[in-house]
Amino acid sequence: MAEAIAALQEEALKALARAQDLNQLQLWHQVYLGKKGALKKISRRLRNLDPEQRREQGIKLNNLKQKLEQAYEKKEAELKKREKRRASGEWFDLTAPGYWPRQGHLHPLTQMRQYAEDIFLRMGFEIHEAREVDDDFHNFGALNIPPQHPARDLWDTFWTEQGLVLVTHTSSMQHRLLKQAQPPLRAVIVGRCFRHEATDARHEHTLYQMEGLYLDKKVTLTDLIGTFKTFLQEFFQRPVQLKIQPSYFPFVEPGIEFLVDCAICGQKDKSCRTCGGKGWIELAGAGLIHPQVLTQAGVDREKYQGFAWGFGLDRLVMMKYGIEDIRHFHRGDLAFLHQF
Ligand code: FA5
Repeated sequence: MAEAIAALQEEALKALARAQDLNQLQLWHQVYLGKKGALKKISRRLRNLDPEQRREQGIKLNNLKQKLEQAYEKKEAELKKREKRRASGEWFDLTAPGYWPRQGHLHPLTQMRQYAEDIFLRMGFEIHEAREVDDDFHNFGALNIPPQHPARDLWDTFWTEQGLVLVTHTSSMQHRLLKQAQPPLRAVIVGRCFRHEATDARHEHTLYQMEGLYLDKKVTLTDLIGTFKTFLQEFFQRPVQLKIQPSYFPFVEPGIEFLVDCAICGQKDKSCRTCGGKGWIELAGAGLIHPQVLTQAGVDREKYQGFAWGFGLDRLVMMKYGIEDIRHFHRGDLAFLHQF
C-alpha cells in the first residue's frame, strides 16, 4: 500500500506539470482527486488492512491528498494568471514550441541562374551582366545587322522614345567584350531581354538569356558543341537528347540551333502546348563569330576565331523541372513558387 501511495504521488505531480491550460487542469483534478479518481480508489483498499496499518496508511493518504490539493491550487493560480496575460495581449510564452513563419526564397530563375553561373565558373568562364537598355548599334549594328536589314524582323523590338532599345538579346554585349578582349576570352553574359511578341507556353515578352562568348586561336564548331554539351550535362544531371540544326543569325557563320527533347510530353504528344507537338524545345542560337563582327570590334580575324551562343534560361529551367508553361515564372503565384 505504501508503495502504491508513493507511486500515485509521483505520477500525479508529473501529470500536473504537463497541464497547459485550465481545461487540462480540470481533467487532472477529475482523474486524481475526483469522486471516482485515483485517490478515492486507493482509499478503498484501507478497509482490508488491520487497524494499526489502516491508521498508518490513512495518515499517508491524507497527507497525499493535501499535497495534491495544494499543488492543484498553485497550478490553477499560475494558469489563470497566464490566461489573463494572454487575453490582454501581453503574452509571451518562452516555453512554447518554436514557430518559424514561412520564409521567402530566391525566385527559381534566380536560383537556376546562380546554379548555371557556378557551372560556367568551374569551366573557366567569367560572368558579366548585360544591360537592359542599350543603343541600336550594340543590339544590331555591331552584330552585322545594319539599319533597314531584314534580319531585324527576327526580333520584335521595344524602342524607347529616345530611340534606345530594350535589349532583344544578350548578344548586345558581344561588341563591348570583344573590343576589350585579350584572347583567350571565355565569358558568359547574363541578362533580361525583352520581345514585343505574343506570349504562349514557351514565349514570354520578358526572358532571361545567357550568352557564351569564346575567343582564341583555332576555334572550331566542335569546341562550341563540346562546351555546350558539357554545360548541359552538368546542368541537367540526367541524360538529355540534344538536336543540332542549321540556323541563320547575321552575326555568326555558320549558324546553328540547339534543341532538347521536350520534358513535358516526352516527345509523345502531338498536342503538347509546350513544344507545339514537335517533341523538341529550342534552347539556343549559336555559331562561330562572324569575321565582320570581329573586325568591327578590332579583333584580328586572321589570327583569332570565336564562338557564341545565346540560350533562354527560362526554357532551360522549364526543361529541368518539367514546367509546362513559361508564364508561371512571372505570375507571382505562391503555390508555384513555394515548390522551389
Ligand atoms: C538570339 O537571341 C541570338 N542572340 C542567339 C545567338 C547568340 C545566336 C549568339 C548566335 C550567337 P533567338 O532569338 O533564337 O536567338 O533566342 C535565343 C533563345 O532565347 C531561344 O532559343 C530561346 O531559348 C530563348 N527565347 C527567345 N525568344 C524567347 C521568348 N519570347 N520567350 C522565351 N524564350 C525565348
